[in-house]
Formats: sequence, structure tokens, C-alpha cells
Amino acid sequence: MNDQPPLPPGQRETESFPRFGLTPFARRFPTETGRIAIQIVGDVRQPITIETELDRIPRVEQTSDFHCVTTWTHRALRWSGLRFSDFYSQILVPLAEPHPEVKFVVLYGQDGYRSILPLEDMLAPDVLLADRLDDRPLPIAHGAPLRLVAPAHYGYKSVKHVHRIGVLRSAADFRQIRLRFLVHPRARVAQEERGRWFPGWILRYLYRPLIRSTASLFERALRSHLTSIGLEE
Ligand SMILES: Nc1nc2c(c(=O)[nH]1)N[C@H]1C(S)=C(S)[C@@H](COP(=O)(O)O)O[C@H]1N2
Ligand SMILES: [Mo]
Repeated sequence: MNDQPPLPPGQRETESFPRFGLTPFARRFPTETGRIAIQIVGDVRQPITIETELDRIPRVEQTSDFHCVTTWTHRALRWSGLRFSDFYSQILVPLAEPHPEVKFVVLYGQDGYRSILPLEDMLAPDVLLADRLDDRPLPIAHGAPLRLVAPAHYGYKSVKHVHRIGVLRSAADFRQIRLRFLVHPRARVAQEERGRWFPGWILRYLYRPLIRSTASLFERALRSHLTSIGLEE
């Protein structure tokens, strides 16, 4: 039985779903993992914090593959949460009143990580703010209490531990956290937009040798963090 679509260019399937990311973030963890609160910032008339309002939006479930830019793919993850497009039109727009020319969305994690995507990409129906994975509350490993899931984009756009969302008219107001050639403004997996200036396939060979050590660094850091807070996941 194999009715799954072929893997995107350059990707290889992994059985495990490692906690992963940029190595400077391996030892940084969220401080608030139970309660969801999202601060809205940027080109808005009303900077606000959204909490209980989230209950107004219908919940959705989605099964999607997760593609890391370093070439590993974990298939068929079952997420649940809110569609970003519902969150945007039903909560963010009416309450925060973004400038009509807003074109970019920035997501900020509690660990200091951040990424930017065009608003148009964020409004695709498969982009979620997820708070559950495989029928359980999102674990710290994968982004508690809330993370972005943008399956058509490389994993580096799917910010974990989201606590702030910015809306911007210009991407020039966003400060990148990694070398510019390693980030693509859209990072679509199907187009192999791994980074900029070089064709995506070149970056496959730069990244592949780093997967194993990065995953084990993140795994060790997670285990010692969970021990330090007296939790198991
Ligand atoms: N807050 C935060 N979000 C993040 C990262 C991070 O280091 N911190 N790493 C990104 C990268 S590069 C990837 S591949 C995915 C990994 O998600 P996972 O740890 O759930 O596998 O998270 C993305 N979102
Ligand atoms: Mo990644």
C-alpha cells in the first residue's frame, strides 16, 4: 500500500521526526508552554494580545508531510489547530486593524527564532496555527504551545513556540537571523527554493552532512531541558 505522492525534489524520507532547527536555538526553550497568547505587532492600528478570542474560530485537522530544508522529510503528521486564514480574517483584521497595504507576516518564537512569509502564502488553506500533533497537545519538542505549519514551505518557515505575529508593509523591516543566502523569501518545497542566489540542489549537498549532528544536538538539549523542568514527553 503506497498511495503517497512522490517526495519533492532532493528530499529523503525519515522514520523519525526529530526536534530540529538552527543550532544556536537548540538550547533555547519556551517559558510558557501551557497558555496560548499571541501578541500582534507591526503595521497595525491596534497592537493587541489575542488569547480567548481563538476559541471563536473553527478547529481543523490536517495530515501533511514536513520537509526540512536540510533534505529530511517526515510524512503524514496529523496536526490540528486553526487555519491561519481564519485567524487572520476573523480575529487579526477586525481586532488589530492592519494597514490595508500589509504584504508580509512575521512569526516570532519564544526562543527568539523568527521567519517571514508573504501574506499571500500565509493565507493558503493548508497553513495552520497548530496546537495539537497526533491527537495530543503539541509537545515542547515540536513547538508547544502553538506553532506554524506551512507544508508547502521548508520547515524553517514553520516557527515553533509562537508568541508574537507581526504584519508588515515591507519585508525590508524584517531582520534575518541567518546568512541571507540560506533563506529564500518564499521557500516553496515544490520549486526547491532552499535559499537564494544558488540553485536549490546545490544546498542539498551543503546540508546533508549536518543532519545527524544537528538532530542529536537538539535531542540532547531537549532531554536535559525536560529533566531540568521535571517533565517527560
Ligand atoms: N522557534 C523555532 N522554530 C523553528 C526552529 C527553531 O529553531 N526555533 N527551527 C525551524 C526549522 S529549521 C525546522 S526544520 C523546524 C523543525 O521542526 P521540529 O523541531 O518540530 O521538527 O522548525 C522550524 N521552526
Ligand atoms: Mo529545517
